[in-house]
Amino acid sequence: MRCEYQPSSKSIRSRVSPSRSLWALMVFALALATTAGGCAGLAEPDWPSDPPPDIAPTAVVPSPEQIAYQQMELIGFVHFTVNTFTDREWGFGDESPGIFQPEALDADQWATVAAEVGMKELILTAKHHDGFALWPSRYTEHSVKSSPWRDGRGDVVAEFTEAARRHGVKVGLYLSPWDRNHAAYGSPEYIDYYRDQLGELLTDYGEITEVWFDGANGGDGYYGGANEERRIDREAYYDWPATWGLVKSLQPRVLIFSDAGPDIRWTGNEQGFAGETNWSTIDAEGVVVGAADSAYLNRGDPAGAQWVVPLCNTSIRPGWFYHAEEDDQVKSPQELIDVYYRSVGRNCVFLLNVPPDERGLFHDNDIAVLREFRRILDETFAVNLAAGKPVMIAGDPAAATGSHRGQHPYFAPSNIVDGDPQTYWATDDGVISASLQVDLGAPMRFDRILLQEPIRFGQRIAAFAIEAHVDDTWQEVARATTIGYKRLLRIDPVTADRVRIIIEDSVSTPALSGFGLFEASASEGRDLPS
Ligand code: FUL
Repeated sequence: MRCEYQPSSKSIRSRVSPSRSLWALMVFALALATTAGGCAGLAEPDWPSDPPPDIAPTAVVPSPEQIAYQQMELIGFVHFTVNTFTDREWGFGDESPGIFQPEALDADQWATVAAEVGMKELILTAKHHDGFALWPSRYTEHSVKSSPWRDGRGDVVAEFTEAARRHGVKVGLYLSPWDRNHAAYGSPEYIDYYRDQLGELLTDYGEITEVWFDGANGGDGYYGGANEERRIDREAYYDWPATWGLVKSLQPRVLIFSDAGPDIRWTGNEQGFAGETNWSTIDAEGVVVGAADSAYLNRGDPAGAQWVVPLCNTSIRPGWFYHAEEDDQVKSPQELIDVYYRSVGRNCVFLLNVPPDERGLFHDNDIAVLREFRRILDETFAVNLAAGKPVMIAGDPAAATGSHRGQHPYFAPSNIVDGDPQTYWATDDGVISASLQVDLGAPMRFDRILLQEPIRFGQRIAAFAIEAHVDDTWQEVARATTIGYKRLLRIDPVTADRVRIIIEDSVSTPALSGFGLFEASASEGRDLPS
């Protein structure tokens, strides 16, 4: 029998992703093994039997569905309707259903491409502002059932939802609140109609992950032939709380997007850029859908009372709908990479629109760009130079007391580079600044930095800097504010053998679950702004 069994605390932690109870079980099992094996007298493990408690959650934390949504990182938008055939961005509402004839519509192609390039969800415009319903709604004739496509028996929403699910892609639906076709738009009767349509979409098409409520509202339109201007009271007309309540009653796990959430919020522009500072919390009560303060939505609010996941949306082309004359204006892969850093890299989910053409297919130019975009991302983030490297509390060891929660391995600094998003490093309560040092072992070149907070406990870090040890000198290479689910920083390439993360300010006990150093793919282009 061998009695020198003394696993290091790190070796236990690196093999499993321990929950607190699992941790206790491991310690108990180790004690049993030691005693039963007759090895009493061996040195006791030098860690306490039970870790101190997890960090206390902040006042506002995300729901499990919101965390899962944030983890999707990249999702797709599919803008498709009569506009695709009229070459317009906003249909007036008088379009004949007869023009809707996508000869080769293949939702499987959309879902195949989405899955291939890493889009975890697709959102279809079931009805845009023109009012044309892409499903055979019982409440209007202005739909696919009046179109020659599939002899009036087609249902784009059904084909879309089935294809997405076949490819493991989640399903979201956009139903425009503004309807320029409907005669009753502007009156209470239209609200009943709108909710009836929501009811169909949320009852007849299986599990829907997201419903998208656009803020564009009111103006001129066909309105059943009235051809006039109609304005609505943005604060009162839709009675959003009641509409959202209906949505949740039909699909309890669904997430609702609007300027004001309640689950996912707009970040205030259609370029897909989140603020350099981006909190996941806002005071949603003060946000009027369709008339929001876009700067507020762009940066969030650390004192906000609701957790509302920031969503960054943009289109792969200048327009949201397909226009042949934009075939040579598809964003380049490098432009999309830039949006990725300004969205996913700033605590946002990136919603990228890819509009099918008149055939009902994604255009080859768009597909080629998407594939290259994915290839560059995969190449850049393939190797984390910090993975598994030693991490310690930086600076004077005496001053570092409290910077490693309870000095317990459950909160070890090395958790940030163990590749496990569940494990995390944290300080003792009351300590809001700290420095960690990652020892790379040898000089390594990098120009991309990744940080992640364990957001199940809330968002905390408000200011931090990164220093690199280059030729025996420490130099600051990056400085930023918030982190949240994910922060990516672009810096000029440096070659360093050690790196410091200096947390300067935090609204509560700081914690990190992930850290990475990468060298950007040569295809990414290094002259982009940070
Ligand atoms: C806007 C709409 O007016 C555009 O047509 C598009 O749907 C975009 C996503 O939202 O508010």
